Amino acid sequence: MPRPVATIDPPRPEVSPERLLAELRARAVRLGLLPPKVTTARLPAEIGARLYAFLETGHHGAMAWLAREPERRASPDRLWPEARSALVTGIPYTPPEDPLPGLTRRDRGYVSVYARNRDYHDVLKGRLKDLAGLLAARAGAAVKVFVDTAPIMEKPLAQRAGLGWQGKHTNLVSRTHGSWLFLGVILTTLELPADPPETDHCGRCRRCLEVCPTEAFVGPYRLDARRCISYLTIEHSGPIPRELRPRLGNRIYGCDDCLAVCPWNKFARAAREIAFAHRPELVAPPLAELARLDDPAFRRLFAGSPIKRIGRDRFVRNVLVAIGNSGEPDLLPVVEERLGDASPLVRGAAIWAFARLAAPAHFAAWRARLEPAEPDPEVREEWTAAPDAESAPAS
Ligand code: B12
Ligand code: SF4
Ligand code: SF4
Repeated sequence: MPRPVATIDPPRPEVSPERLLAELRARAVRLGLLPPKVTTARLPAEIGARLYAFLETGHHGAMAWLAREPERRASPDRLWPEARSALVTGIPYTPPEDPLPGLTRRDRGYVSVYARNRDYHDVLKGRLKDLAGLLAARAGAAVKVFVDTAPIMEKPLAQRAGLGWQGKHTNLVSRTHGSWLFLGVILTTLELPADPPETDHCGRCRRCLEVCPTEAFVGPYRLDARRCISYLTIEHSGPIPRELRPRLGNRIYGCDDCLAVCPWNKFARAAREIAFAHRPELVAPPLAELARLDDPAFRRLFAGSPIKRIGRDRFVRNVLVAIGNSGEPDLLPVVEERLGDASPLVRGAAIWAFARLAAPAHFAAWRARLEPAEPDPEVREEWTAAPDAESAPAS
């Protein structure tokens, strides 16, 4: 069964839809949300067909949960047959300045803008419940609240409700908030008047497609998630594919490139939401410090942050790939410390970084010492493959 964040059952009906929507929009604004827009709880068959095509080509990679019950994900009324309307809202998280210059700081990590403070799921969830509570109380309708918690296609719903359009980078772009927007959905049994859908304003622009460092777009509006740095650094649990490692640069959690270059961002004002104000220690954090995090220190640093979800080992794996790309021999001591890490995932990434930074003789000496005692076949494979890696770090 899908698990909505909250289910609230109806008490008493007594208000016109127009009046109710005006009240809901006013409350949303007080909560720091965009005024919700409305669409039917049914998505057209072509959206489902595109989802099936995405899954059939394997573009979802190891996100098996995306492939589970795709027919229910294809339209909200398959998930909840009584649902009649969807209210779609969002919170802008526009950074105060262009974040991309942070990609050039070789001894520092780049944390994607969305993860520089609180987890948006937690921030949105409470406010959506508040809004849904008002709807249930005033209209006597049943409601369910969703923020990535159930098989719902939030972007196509948002486009149909008129909040923005799905840009060629596949995310929702708003004429007023650009690409920096989180989405949240309330489904209800109440029939509400639908807003007009938004149309595509990408025109001939291809900036997002061209900037992608891993060439993850197979075409406009079509992403192969397996190549996306957001997937590789967050969702992917094993070693990052060798051929893509140099392309990660210093991105250690998520990626913003395709969002940041969107020309529609110029109409967006910096986010006022305090929960998304950047924590200074997460803007350009020193890679050496991050590579030394043990589990308790990782949990302390990332309490309340979405980064906590991926766990210390996966995070330090990402940091070591960034160190391998740094071209900074000063970082060699910290890599050497991780060659003996308890986690095979971390040891494997450390070997790759070591091969990229160490002189051949230095590398050979450590390999002779550590490889024969290595119990994990995947890590042994890293020792074998490492000398063949490109010797020049990515610029
Ligand atoms: C799975 C997922 C991912 C995966 C896959 C992303 C993807 N594009 O599918 C990964 C891990 C890569 C990811 C990354 C990111 N994600 Co994400 N992700 C999701 C999630 C959970 C599901 C998305 C989904 O259903 N994908 C399946 C594909 C098939 O659906 P789709 O993307 O809508 O694909 C459509 C297009 O391909 C289109 N299409 C295909 N062919 C054609 C042809 C034409 C002509 C047209 C017009 C359209 C078209 O049709 C498909 C169906 O509509 C949603 C939350 C949710 N429940 O919706 C968040 C969500 C999309 N993610 C979000 C964010 C913020 C991100 C990142 C920016 C995070 C970061 N900084 O690292 C990146 C952006 C990467 C990118 N370019 O997409 C936000 C986006 C907000 C917005 N403004 O749209 C969402 C909505 C979460 C939220 N509640 O706010 N994410
Ligand atoms: S988030 Fe980064 S890697 Fe993923 S599609 Fe966008 S530019 Fe490419
Ligand atoms: S960068 Fe250009 S093509 Fe990409 S979403 Fe923005 S307007 Fe559309």
